[in-house]
Amino acid sequence: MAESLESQIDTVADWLASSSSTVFLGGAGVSTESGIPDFRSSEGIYTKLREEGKMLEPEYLLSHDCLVNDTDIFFEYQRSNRRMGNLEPNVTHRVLARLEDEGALAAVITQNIDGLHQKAGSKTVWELHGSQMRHLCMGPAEHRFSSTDIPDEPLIPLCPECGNTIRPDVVLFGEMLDPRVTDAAMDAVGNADMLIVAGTSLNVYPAAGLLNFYAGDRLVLMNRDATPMDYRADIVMHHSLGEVFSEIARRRWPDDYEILTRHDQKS
Ligand code: CNA
Repeated sequence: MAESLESQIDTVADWLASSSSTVFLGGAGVSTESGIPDFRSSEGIYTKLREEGKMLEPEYLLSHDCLVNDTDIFFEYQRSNRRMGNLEPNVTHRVLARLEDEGALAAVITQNIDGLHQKAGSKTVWELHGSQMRHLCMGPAEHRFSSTDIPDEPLIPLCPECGNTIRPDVVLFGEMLDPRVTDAAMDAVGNADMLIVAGTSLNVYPAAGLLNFYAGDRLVLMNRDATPMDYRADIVMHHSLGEVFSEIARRRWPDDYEILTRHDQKS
């Protein structure tokens, strides 16, 4: 008989208490409960664009091809994305930050570009795909800016220092990941005695390939929809992360449960 959610969460809480180098690998599903849609689930960006009759796939909007060949469309999408900066971390981000603070979490590896882990207080965050919160100009000096420095007009932001286009510091589809970040992520996973993989459809490589570096026997996969890697996990939970992390918080910090679970928006 399948294990109940309650007993799975008990096991995860116990493992968190007895592991010495837990690593969290997350994706867009970590931030849906902060109000940022993911790509592929029923409420994701894919589905929305298709319903609106737009044949542009989100991967294209976040691609090097789009930046170069459909620059207006690229920056139109960027402008709408900047609202991410006003959003708040949810219980999952907050629990992870607290676990790290207590020495119970070695690193967060994220495919997200929203900066919400850092906003929640996480320190060791490997951003595989960069961050929408940082921008840089495309001139040789690569002048750097925060997303809050980027005005809505003109549509294509220009560097005040050198006049070149300013782009987000995000690894666009068709661009190389930063090897320093991927190496650090591989090291973290390779040294982990517990790995939590959450809120990711595990469709995007090389992020999904990081699972191959894990050699332990505490692989926990938490995702609302099934993933191609479910068969490899020691525990699989097809539930909302907000629900699961609230229950982890309740078990680990009963006195702070209300604070940790406050103000959550639902996706
Ligand atoms: P994805 O392919 O959209 O998959 C997300 C997964 O999360 C889906 O399988 C959902 O079932 C699951 N999910 C959604 N909400 C929840 C929830 N509340 N609880 C549990 N599971 C949930 O996204 P991936 O991260 O796998 O794909 C990687 C892409 C998406 C990366 O390149 C990201 O940069 C990109 N992305 C990032 C953001 C962001 O920064 N917040 C948002 C949208 C897309």
